[in-house]
Amino acid sequence: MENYRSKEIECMSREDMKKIQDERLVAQVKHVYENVPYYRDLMDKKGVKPEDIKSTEDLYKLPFLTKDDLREAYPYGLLAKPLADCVRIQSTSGTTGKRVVAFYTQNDLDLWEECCARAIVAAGGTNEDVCQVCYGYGLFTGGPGLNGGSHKVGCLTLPMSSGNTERQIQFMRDLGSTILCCTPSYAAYIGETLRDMGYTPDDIKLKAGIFGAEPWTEEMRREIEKLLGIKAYDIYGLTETSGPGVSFECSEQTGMHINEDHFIPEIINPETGEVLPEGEKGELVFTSITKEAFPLLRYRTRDICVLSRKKCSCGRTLIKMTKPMGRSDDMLIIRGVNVFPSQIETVLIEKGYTPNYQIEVDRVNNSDTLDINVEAPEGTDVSDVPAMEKSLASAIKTMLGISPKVHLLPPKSIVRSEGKAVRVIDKRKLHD
Ligand code: DLL
Repeated sequence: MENYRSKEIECMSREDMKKIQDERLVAQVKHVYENVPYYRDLMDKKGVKPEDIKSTEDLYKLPFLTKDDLREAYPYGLLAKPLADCVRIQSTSGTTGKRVVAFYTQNDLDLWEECCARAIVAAGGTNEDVCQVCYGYGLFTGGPGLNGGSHKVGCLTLPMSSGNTERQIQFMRDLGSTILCCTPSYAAYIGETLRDMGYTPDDIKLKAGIFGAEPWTEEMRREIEKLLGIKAYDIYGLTETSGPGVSFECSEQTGMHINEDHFIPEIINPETGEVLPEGEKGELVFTSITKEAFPLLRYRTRDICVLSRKKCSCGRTLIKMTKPMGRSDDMLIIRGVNVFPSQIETVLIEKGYTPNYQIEVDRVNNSDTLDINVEAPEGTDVSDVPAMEKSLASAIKTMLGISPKVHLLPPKSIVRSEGKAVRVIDKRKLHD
């Protein structure tokens, strides 16, 4: 038996869904053109008027939006509603310069939470469930999104946020949590801690987990399922499109259904911007057709994946996306935090180091590690090294929000490259 939150939408015929998308797209383009001068300028430059967009077939005529646009327009430049109509902001984990601030009206929050509710119901959630949300709460969208979705489903919601793992397990046991929402790496860590505390999956009542916000493999899925005795479902989203719930997995566990009544997906060639046919691998682009305050049109996610309309055994007709298979930029996701190497470089230069560095990311016991090798300035006294490493690590933590291990190496010891410098060594096997 498959569970639906809104069967009429989730199983709608393609024809009816397209009608909804066409109508909403036309209205959304008009809304954006009239209220967002930044995007109006982009449309004017491309010679496109709202009247030129009559259906989803015309989508390709619209200009793309990128993270650079968001940065340039920060903080209010892409806002499409008066601030007085907005009730919330959320933001990406990246700091200085890279921060994306998304705005929500009350209606935006309701629709976002509905999308998350669909994911919870698809994972078997009902008002009989106890849903433990261990995504971070605060500016990050994970906690607030799944929290709202859980309320909509009527689950007893445990707003735990992340951390304090033994306490998580105690609550899980005392209150009989049946659904767990967190990053896959934290789920694995909870599973290991459960085992280390001497418990087995029989000592908890969990039946399902809703895990996303970072790449994870099928191997990791199997491991988490075994450790916790659950079925593990994937969920995808990004701050720019509201947060989690843009797409979610069903019982088939072969890709995530996109909530197409809210987001129109396209796959493009990241080099040329050309739209690719269904089934081809490329960069995922979203147009949000229901958001009021922060409605991004043709937003380039930089996530590489494939879309498929192959019939799904769950009965949903919503198009499916594969797990993201990589990125078309250099963004890393470390312990759930979005990290750009350029942020680390900025700190190094500010602190008087040369930009010769190497970032090493690995995954040990299902938890990400971040090591940064940096060259010490000429003439550094060896006895100063520990203090210098500590101070640099703390400056990088302030920038990124996560703690690295910094290793100062002798000057000129990092191999110089004759081509593109290899700044990042990612030893994690995150993609199948
Ligand atoms: O990570 C929103 C989210 C929260 C999704 C909780 C799922 C669960 P950002 O911090 O803006 O938002 O990061 C967005 O994370 O472009 C992807 O590269 C990556 N990402 C998100 N979900 C997945 C997933 C949230 N299921 C960026 N698999 C996106 C792989 C994911 N990567």
